[in-house]
Amino acid sequence: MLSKITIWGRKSSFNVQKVLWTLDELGIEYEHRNAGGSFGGLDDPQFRAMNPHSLVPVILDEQGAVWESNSIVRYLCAKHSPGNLWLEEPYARSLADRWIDWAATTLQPNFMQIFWGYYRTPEADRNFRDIERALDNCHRNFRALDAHLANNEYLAGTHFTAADIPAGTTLHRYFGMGLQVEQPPNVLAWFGRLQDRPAYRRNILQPFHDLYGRLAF
Ligand SMILES: N[C@@H](CCC(=O)N[C@@H](CS)C(=O)NCC(=O)O)C(=O)O
Repeated sequence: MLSKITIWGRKSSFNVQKVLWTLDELGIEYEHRNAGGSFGGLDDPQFRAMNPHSLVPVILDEQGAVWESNSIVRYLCAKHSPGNLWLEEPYARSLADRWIDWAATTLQPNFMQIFWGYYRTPEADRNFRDIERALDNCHRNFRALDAHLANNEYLAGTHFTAADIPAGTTLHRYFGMGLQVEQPPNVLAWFGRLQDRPAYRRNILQPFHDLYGRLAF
């Protein structure tokens, strides 16, 4: 029997963590089902019927299934927190949307290249030229974010919204990988504000050293 919302996805997945953080921010009761990686299950016909791409995270509520982590974050916030985590006035919403899209198309791919290319790849197999390039890109991305945060407490303005979730999820692993990365002060202050949130601590500030040098999930 399904509870009100069910989420599928192994908790070591960055994209699953975004959704778990969101559910907790919204105070939504959910059932978590491990899937993906060593848990498998993504090619089961029932799972494929929910997400034709066979990837986690996926959620299912009384209306149906939703896949793509940032779409899930948007959907949950729009449905359960209109006017707060989800900004409704179109321009205000665009202030949030741009950071969610930027995280998906720019920051996360650059960060992932480092996380996989450096942290998860066994030392002997690392391609340092690719890692350096991705690190330069991340530094540029975080400098731009830092400039924005010089005048804004949160990404869409004065309070925490859905906009903070996708980019905010990168910070713990990015600054905790053991690489010499730039330490932009406004980004670190924002990271500190996120760490004050119990839902962030519970879902994002999780140890990840067991993933070091290991390409398998
Ligand atoms: N763009 C998708 C990416 C989903 C994705 O790549 N999921 C990974 C985990 S982060 C996955 O399902 N990998 C296969 C597995 O874990 O077995 C999203 O944001 O939801």
